[in-house]
Amino acid sequence: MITVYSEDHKLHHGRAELIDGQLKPPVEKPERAEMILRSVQEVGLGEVIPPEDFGLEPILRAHSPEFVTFLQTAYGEWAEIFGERDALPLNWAVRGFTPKIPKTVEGKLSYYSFDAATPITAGTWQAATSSANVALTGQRLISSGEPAAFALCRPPGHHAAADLYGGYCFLNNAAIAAQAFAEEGKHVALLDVDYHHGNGTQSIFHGRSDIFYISLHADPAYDYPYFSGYADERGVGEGEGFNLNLPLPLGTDWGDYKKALQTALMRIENFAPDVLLVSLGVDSFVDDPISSFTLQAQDFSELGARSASLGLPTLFVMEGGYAVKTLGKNVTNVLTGFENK
Ligand code: Q9C
Ligand code: ZN
Repeated sequence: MITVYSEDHKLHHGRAELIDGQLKPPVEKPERAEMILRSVQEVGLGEVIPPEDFGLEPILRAHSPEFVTFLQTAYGEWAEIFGERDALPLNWAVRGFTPKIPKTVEGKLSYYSFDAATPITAGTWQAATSSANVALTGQRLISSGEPAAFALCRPPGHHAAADLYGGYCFLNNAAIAAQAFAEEGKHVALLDVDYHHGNGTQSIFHGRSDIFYISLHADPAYDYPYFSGYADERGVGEGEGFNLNLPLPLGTDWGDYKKALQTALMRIENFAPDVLLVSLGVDSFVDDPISSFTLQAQDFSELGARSASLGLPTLFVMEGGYAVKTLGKNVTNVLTGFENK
């Protein structure tokens, strides 16, 4: 399986956060992608290639032009006023507020974000666009006949909506790639196995019947992103029935996880898609610092093998996973589990 990777991810970093009552260094950090790349090389998964540059056009088919311009210009405008430091929002248009687009960069940070965990740094735009190009290069590989490909994206993407960033995500790499498949007339099953619900991906395709979004994740009543991911979110209009959320209790183990996975795979089989896109988060791992599920390293091999049983051309797009010591192994276990099926 070919891996697509760009060094540009190193231009972006996350922010410190509270973990178990202690302020810890960022969990979303460059080391993540480096560990995954190292494991890809160690297990001899296959060739590692750089992304092609697809420009803004495919990005603008998943995101609004105003949002894309904002991401491109935010840091420069912020640094002009506040100096060279990471840009963060401090308030949001919640219940009762007027959701008009403010004129200042500070106001726009509030308008286009939905959390305070996601800094815009000097290199964020470059890193985020390269990450989208990594996913699009993977998409091209599949469309030109590769049976599988791994887009080693960083920053991740599944929390980013058409005009919202958050959850460590800026551009929705998986959605941008899925949309590129859709433009070739393909039906796409987008299976999201990241621990967190992919609110951004769900919202981008909520009214669509050609892209079926299926997600296994922690119950939003108990974990991030809290306001998206319930089982009764099933799609709207044409898209009704083409969104499947399978929220799972905190502490879910492989035994219960794989039952939900079988439900997801059955539903995908009935949908009969042309391609499978896996939003691959491995933050369901037992030692993940921000998550509660208890999947073990070998469970990821089985997850890969089970997704291979669909027999579909498959694009893996990297999302979350923060237990850096075993992150590489967990990811390549999915990929080799898929290959060896
Ligand atoms: N105490 C992805 O996995 N905050 N994003 C969590 C935990 C944000 C996760 C707080 C988590 C975002 C791509
Ligand atoms: Zn996650």
